[in-house]
Amino acid sequence: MSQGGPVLTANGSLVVSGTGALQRYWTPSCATGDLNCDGFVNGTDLSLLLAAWGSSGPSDLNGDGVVSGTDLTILLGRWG
Ligand SMILES: [Ca+2]
Ligand SMILES: [Ca+2]
Repeated sequence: MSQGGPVLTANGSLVVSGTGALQRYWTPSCATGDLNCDGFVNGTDLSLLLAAWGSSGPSDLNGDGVVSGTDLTILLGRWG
């Protein structure tokens, strides 16, 4: 464990060690449409979006409170 400054770990979390306290911060580095944060917008993300169809949550890409065709359009526009 290093002392002092924050450390970005391999799994993408930022570890900040202080005086006996250890805090972890998730970095919101996932691209729009990359629902599972693997660096690609592909069928896996499409499956996640379809599974959440009609509900809210991270698959609600435009933030209108429901996963719908608008979000599907956004995802497909980021495909690849
Ligand atoms: Ca993905
Ligand atoms: Ca939406």
